[in-house]
Amino acid sequence: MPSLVRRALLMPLWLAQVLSQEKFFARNPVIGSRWLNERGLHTARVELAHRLAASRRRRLARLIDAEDRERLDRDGFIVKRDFLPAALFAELAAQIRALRTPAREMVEGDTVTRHIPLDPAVLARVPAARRLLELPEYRNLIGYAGSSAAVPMVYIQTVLSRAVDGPADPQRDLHTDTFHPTVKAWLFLTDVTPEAMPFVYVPGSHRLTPQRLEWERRMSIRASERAGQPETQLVRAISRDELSEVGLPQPELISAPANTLVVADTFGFHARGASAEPTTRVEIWAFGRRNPFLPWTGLDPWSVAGLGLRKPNLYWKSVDLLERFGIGRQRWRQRDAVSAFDPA
Ligand SMILES: O=C(O)CCC(=O)C(=O)O
Ligand SMILES: [Fe+2]
Repeated sequence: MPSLVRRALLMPLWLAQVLSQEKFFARNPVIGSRWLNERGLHTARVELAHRLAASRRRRLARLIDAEDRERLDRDGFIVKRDFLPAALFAELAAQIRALRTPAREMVEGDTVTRHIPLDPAVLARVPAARRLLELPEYRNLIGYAGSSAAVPMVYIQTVLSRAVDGPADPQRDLHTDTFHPTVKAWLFLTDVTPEAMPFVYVPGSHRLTPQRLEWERRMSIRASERAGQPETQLVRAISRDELSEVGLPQPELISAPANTLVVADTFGFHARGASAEPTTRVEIWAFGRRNPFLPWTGLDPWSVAGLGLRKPNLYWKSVDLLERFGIGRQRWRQRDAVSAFDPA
């Protein structure tokens, strides 16, 4: 199709995406327009999304402990040791160790990430995970940090560092995930030591200060210059020197024994820590992201009839289909019958 016709046909979609969670500059010539970003398009999206997130959070605030709320507001993350009652955690770990099931794997640099979604079939075999998902404290911490009551996607995640030949894992660079408050949560099933892939977070970097907004503006212009090229995580990376220019402290390493829950707003700068040796980290990993311009906290169509539990598989299948038609690339490759604890 001549590119002018293609552009005219896609323009309504590109415009609509301005008020969505679309974050890629390279994939949308409106969001990735240097001219528009110099005139404040990106920063306007950042500011509006943050304003709406703050008002949604105010409504979710009563659902969590005052102390937890203060921590999340201050640091952008929270660490809860011994999160599950010991007996429930032991059951969860044993059920996951006994589980062999189809999974998906993705290679990034020298690191392999394996995902086993907590879908109805897996939950039938890992009933302790269903009890975790139903825990109000788990749901509400994730909801507050992500400023949304929508159901997150939850997986058994295995991260195998230095498992294949390749450049360094790009997740090791400090970065922000997107332009608005968003949540990821890790319930460690293995012990995480400071030398073996700790979670790294810059305390307080989830706040939208004037310096951060200025960083966002510069980043968006830099990223727009690269529009058309494949976009990587690196677009949203920040160097340690830049951190102090933006008025932020140096990052903190978060290591903790199994059964620790970490919940973080990954608009804040974070990374995966280095590992001295090849390491396997296994965790229950939740990821919540939704259109940040919605004024309400609930009204989530995925919450109906457990539909949200099927979201990861539906997502993968739709990308498989796009790849079959030659309009996408599936990074998540199918594996039959693996355990979360298997090597790469
Ligand atoms: O695995 C980690 O510790 C962090 C990786 C990361 O940056 C992310 O999941 O957004
Ligand atoms: Fe990240």
